[in-house]
Amino acid sequence: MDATGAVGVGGRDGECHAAQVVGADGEMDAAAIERFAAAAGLQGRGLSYAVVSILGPQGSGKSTLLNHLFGTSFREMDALKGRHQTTKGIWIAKAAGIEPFTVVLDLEGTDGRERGQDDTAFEKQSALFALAVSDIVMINLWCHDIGREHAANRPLLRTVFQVLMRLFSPRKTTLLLVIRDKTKTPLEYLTQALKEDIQKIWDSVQKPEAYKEAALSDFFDVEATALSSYEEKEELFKEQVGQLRQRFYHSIAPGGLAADRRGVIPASGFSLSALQIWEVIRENKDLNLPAHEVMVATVRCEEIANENLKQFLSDKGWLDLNAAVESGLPPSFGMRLSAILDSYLSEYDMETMYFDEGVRAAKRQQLESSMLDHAYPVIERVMEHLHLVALDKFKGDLEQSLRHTEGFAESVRRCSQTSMAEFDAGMTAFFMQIQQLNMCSGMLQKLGINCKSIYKLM
Ligand SMILES: Nc1nc2c(ncn2[C@@H]2O[C@H](COP(=O)(O)OP(=O)(O)OP(=O)(O)O)[C@@H](O)[C@H]2O)c(=O)[nH]1
Ligand SMILES: [Mg+2]
Repeated sequence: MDATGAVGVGGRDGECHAAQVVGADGEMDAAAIERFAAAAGLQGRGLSYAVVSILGPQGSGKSTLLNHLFGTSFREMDALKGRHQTTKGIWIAKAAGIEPFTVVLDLEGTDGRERGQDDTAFEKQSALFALAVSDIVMINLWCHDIGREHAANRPLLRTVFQVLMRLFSPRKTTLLLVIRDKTKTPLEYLTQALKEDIQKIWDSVQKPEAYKEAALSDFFDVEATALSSYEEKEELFKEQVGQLRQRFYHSIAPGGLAADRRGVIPASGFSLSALQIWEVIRENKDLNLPAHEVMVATVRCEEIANENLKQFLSDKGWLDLNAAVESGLPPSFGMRLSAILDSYLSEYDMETMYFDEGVRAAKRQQLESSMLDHAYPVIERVMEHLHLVALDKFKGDLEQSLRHTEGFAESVRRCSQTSMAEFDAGMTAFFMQIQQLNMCSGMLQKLGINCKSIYKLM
């Protein structure tokens, strides 16, 4: 970072390279997003992350701005080689040195043409994607375009508002208007003119019945900032970018730039969510975000449950317990089994913490049930041992008591009582050990044992 607070071009503090996630052909590279999320350490962030994207005309300095603002290394146009389109598709990177974790998306520039109903145009698809996944969408605008009837930003803003209508129950997004090549006109005047412009565009966009009365502010928090020209006044540009960067620190905290966000997908579901959203957009379907959230929760909770089940089955403690049961009754069997099962359920609880409550509870039950299916034969072996021990004791006691001249019937009655008491004590000890697991009733049900009779023993 230089003296102005701006981070230099090219991700110099070496955090994570930019990766292309949507190619020029419009296909999303799922593996690339997953690699990015793993390499950058996104997965473990829970809800503590922000997503920022940028929309704007081709060649308007979007990638240059992102690189200075976030220390990323998106490809920029080479000023000496003339103007041509540089960013194709969608690229992703992690902002360097910003808390919370901030995902930055660099999007292909718009060409400024009106597109009418052609929703298949990449421009509309990428704008919809940006709105669906981002907490903050930056809109890059040329200062000299503000107030001009045929300026490039009008079709862009119209596109943003049109695609918004295809989001069923959209999340609230911060629209940060970034005015480039700022003139001497004060920011307040520029902002005022822009906001009026935006309001007009919003009013003119056709809205479905459900959104007829909706206000712009229902969907967006509109903010504006202006930057001097990077080409003409580089030092000033860097200073202003340094100030703008400050606004991205703690962006999701109360009062922050993205404080009003809703319906956040937990970070471990980000890759899956982005992929699904892109597919729906490419199929030209409407996006039902609440249903999407449940879908992501279902897939992720299931994956997490399966992973925990797999780890349980190869857990050393569990394998030792299995082996020990073959040759007798392992000490503290119930306690050890409880501890193992409990650790995987706790792990599942931790990893699914931020997903839909109903979904995670249902998948937890499935995990519990699958683990019990595996534990069941082992518990049966334990019960067999307890039976055998009780039977041996019964036989030994009976032989002894018959030697001591007791009547046969009386001996059998007394010996079976003490053996049964021992068996009961063994069972009670076992179930006491697993009781704190909260799985006791589920386990007993699987074993076909009537809970009441066991609790009577305890
Ligand atoms: N006038 C002006 N030019 C700039 C500014 N920032 C960058 N440029 C120049 O604009 C050209 C395009 O820069 P990029 O950052 O690649 O622009 P882009 O919007 O990402 O371009 P595409 O990805 O092709 O849409 C480069 O020659 C930059 O040097 C600026 O603030 N003002
Ligand atoms: Mg670019």
